[in-house]
Amino acid sequence: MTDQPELRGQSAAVHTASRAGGQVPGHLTGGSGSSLTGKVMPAEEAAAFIAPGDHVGMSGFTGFGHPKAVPAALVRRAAEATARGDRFAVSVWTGSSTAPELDGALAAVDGIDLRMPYQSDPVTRAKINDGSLDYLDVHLSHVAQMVAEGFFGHLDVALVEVAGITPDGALIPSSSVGNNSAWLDAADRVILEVNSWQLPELEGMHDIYYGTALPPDRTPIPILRPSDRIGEPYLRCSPDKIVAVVPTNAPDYATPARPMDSASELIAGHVVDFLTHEVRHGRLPATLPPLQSGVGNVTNAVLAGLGRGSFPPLTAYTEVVQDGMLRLLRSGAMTVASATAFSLSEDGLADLRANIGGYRGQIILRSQEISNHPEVIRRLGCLAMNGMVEADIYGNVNSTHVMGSSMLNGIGGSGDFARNAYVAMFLSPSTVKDGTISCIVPMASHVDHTEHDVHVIITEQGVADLRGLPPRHRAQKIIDQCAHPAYRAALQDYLDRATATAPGKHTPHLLGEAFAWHMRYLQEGTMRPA
Ligand code: 0RQ
Repeated sequence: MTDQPELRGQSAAVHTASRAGGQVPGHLTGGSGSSLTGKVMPAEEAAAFIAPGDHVGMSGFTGFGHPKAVPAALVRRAAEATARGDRFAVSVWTGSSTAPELDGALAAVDGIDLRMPYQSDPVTRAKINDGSLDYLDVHLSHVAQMVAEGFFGHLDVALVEVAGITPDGALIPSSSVGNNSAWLDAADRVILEVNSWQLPELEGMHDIYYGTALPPDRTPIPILRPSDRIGEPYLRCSPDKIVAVVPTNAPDYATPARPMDSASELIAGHVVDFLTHEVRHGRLPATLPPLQSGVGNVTNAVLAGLGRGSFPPLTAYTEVVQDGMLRLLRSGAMTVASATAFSLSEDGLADLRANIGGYRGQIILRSQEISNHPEVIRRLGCLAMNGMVEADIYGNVNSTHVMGSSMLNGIGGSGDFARNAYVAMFLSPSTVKDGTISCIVPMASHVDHTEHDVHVIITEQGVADLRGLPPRHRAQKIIDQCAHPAYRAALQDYLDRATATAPGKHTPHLLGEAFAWHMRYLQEGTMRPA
């Protein structure tokens, strides 16, 4: 890096003020930054570089590091278009979910044609499920390679929040990395939001790896431990592609905290007991392999339990750093966490901002194709803990759909981790909606994780370790250990009748007409073919 002045941190707010005063900001003079000086502009002007129908690769992962100003300008454009009987919509590609001000607001004004690779917004979800918004639900580690391969079409614009720009034009990543390097590489035009709300201490926390390639030029990803740094702390972007630099000063979106419920506490206790048992029997090393944990109360409770147990020092090779992980890092029970983003409540965010000086030596933020890379997850032997919608008695897991046809959120990184983990655990209460829906079902209405990728199912009722068990034994174990008592007899009845009557005894099911319509002999009562 040169010793030129840089655009970053609090200085970006000064830019806004000087812009408003009609002056050219002085921070971008010198080095490569000089070419950006004339590109500083308000969000409305920057949004004009985005045309209807464009594919826009936006930063953002679980409410952290998303662009805050230009999407609001797009919302206004979409609303104005609707008011005059026209339509303004773009395809929104991101790292993962974003925030209500982006996903929700843009979907509400019909400003999104197609969304990928993950969302968790109620307005977007409603549009997906009423058929007015197309959605591509993609493994998060696959996105960058699929963009490079061109499966999604051409990327017109990258709209990326950064924490700053160094004098020689390197971009200081924000509070998430996600797919930003893929967007910056692939896009024709780049719009940068420089958010002065982001803390200067973010600089140096990131590890951006530029060594990935498409076959046949691939080489090993040289991460042997979660703490390994294999790249550089900055995002690269050709200054020629940057069409606009928008100063902002706006907070990330903290996930609303939910009160801890008793089911989460019970599930967490079962996870800790299970891992303790595995260590005792020599199936896991005493110093646990790196943890991957999804977000939510259950995993926060699990992390708290692990911190109190006999496992430290823990490490994490995961997708997001959540509240529970920050607490472990601060107490010293966890030494390092590798992720692609933060995902925090208000309290977690306050903790991060107050103590970032300490955390910056313990947290590494990587591109999501690396944080979720199958090769690395398999090598490190990650212990994967993810939520689910439902599991069937044979261990197939549905993470995404309600009643087989309505999208909830998406597969996210759960497949990246579950398919490659040393132990793939799925955690869920045994029932939802006040006990009116069982999360253990005879046959999953949609399968994201097949019986081959699901090692252990844990509900508040108990643990079903499915490893090494053939299907009917798995079914019995899941019914006995994981199903809610109110549903156990009905599930047992299903298994018993299926075992008695199904033509195949390997994975017996009672399959109705829908599953037999393609077999003409069943419809017509003719002879079954030999
Ligand atoms: O509905 O909002 O109307 O109450 O689904 O469920 O209770 O918020 O559960 O936050 O643990 O999420 C699978 C969604 C679980 C999540 C899922 C209803 C339920 C509620 C949401 P309401 P909760 P959680 C890497 C991993 C895929 C992505 C992933 C998810 C709503 O874990 O999105 O794993 N996973 N990424 O009532 C009908 C059922 C239901 C059901 C739940 N069986 N039938 N509705 N719901 N089960 C992530 C990282 O590493 C960050």
